[in-house]
Amino acid sequence: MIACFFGSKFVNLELSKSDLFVTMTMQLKVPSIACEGCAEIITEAIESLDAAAQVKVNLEAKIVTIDSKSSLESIKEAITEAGHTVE
Ligand SMILES: [Cu+2]
Repeated sequence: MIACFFGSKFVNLELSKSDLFVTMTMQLKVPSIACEGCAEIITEAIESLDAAAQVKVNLEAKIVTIDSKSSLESIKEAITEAGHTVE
């Protein structure tokens, strides 16, 4: 719990851990994507980090769009661990 004073007003803010991270939209180029199966593997890898993540894969452009509270670095790591290459 965080207590703040704004002028004479006493405000209590309760923050859960996940609220401390803002959902970000990230785009990653993953040239190793070849088919729908690759897209599924990558989507599952990201969802294992953040079950609430929204993942869209553009198979032709090989671009993965992610809405997630996870950091870009951890997402890149998850994709790499799933056997793919992030540009
Ligand atoms: Cu594939």
